Amino acid sequence: MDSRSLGVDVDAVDAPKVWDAAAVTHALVVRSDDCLLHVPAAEIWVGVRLPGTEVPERATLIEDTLRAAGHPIIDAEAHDDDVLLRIHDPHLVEHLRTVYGRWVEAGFLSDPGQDRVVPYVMPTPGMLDGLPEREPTAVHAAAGRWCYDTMTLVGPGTWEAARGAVDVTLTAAAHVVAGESLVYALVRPPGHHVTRSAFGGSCYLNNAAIAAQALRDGGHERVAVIDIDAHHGNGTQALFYERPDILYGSLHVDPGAGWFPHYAGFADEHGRLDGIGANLNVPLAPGTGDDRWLTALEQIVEATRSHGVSAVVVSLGVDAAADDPESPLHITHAGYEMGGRLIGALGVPMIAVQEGGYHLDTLGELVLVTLRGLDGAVSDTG
Ligand code: SP5
Ligand code: ZN
Repeated sequence: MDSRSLGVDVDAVDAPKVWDAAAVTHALVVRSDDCLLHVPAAEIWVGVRLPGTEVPERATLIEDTLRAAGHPIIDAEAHDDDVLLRIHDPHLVEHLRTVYGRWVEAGFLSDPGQDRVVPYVMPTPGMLDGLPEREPTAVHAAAGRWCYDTMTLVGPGTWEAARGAVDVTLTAAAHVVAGESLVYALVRPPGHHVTRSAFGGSCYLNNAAIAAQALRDGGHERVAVIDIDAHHGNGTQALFYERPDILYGSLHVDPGAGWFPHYAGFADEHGRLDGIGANLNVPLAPGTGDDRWLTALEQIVEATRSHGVSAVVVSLGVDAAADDPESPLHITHAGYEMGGRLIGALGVPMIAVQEGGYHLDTLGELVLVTLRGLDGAVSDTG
């Protein structure tokens, strides 16, 4: 790849080397069987029941690819709820833990014959018009109390998988705090669309935000979340919007061009109160390819460098890829590897947390080359 054709200043990044397996370091991978327990079954989109795209096979395909490439892989260790309950409203967590059981208990599996928890009333600010948000008695009403879309259904293993992903994330964070330079949290379901008290976008608990908080708790005074998923991570942004200690930077398909999450991810969202200046969105037009994507990423990497962070969380979605059915950004494998190198050149410890990516034939390779990029730069500087 000719880096000059990328149109970005990549002088600080070493050119890709001739592949030499013996010289390559392999990021530690953390995984869990629990993450396979969530089966979305469907996404209800404009009232139509479509097949779910965030399937368990995603995780097994990524794991198989990374194992074959020589990455060391370990199982997650159980962690308590401390960080989880500082990131999310305890009511949201309790809702996710119990709502499917309530749904079954209320008989919804046979009448009306719905095998997943699906919301039908969401208490929007306009509906309440200042009234308190009450806890509804009916489970079919509670289904919309903590959820903001109809695509993020709760089934029998959803809680176990989402909570397992938190254990994977916290295990990865512990290894980074203990001195690893790059650890990959192979999680699903993903997390970056979840705010303090609302889930959606195929996400239930915000793994990347939990990773960032764990790095803060581990002694890093300033950290950044760099979100390369094709969609804006509205949840992570919202969680840290008033905080100067956790920079959020994202490049994503322009929500103003009609893409999820539609209501957040615009360029004029800079943070609030103490958090002003610690939020950076670079929305990209449909049809954006490697050149403009890498230019945007370089802008975010520069902002991260200026912020003086000592550790980074990468929200590693690979759904910006050319073949992905969920975005129009057309990023190539070479683009992902170069993106990894740009971020890796920061030379700080990193946790890469899996987010989206739905093209099953290329998913594993895309994660592999991104990790290779992240790790290449880390090992070159250290
Ligand atoms: C983590 C992540 O990548 N979440 C993104 C979820 C966005 N899903 C948006 C789905 C929009 C409608 N898809 C159906 C299109 C039918 N042609
Ligand atoms: Zn996405």
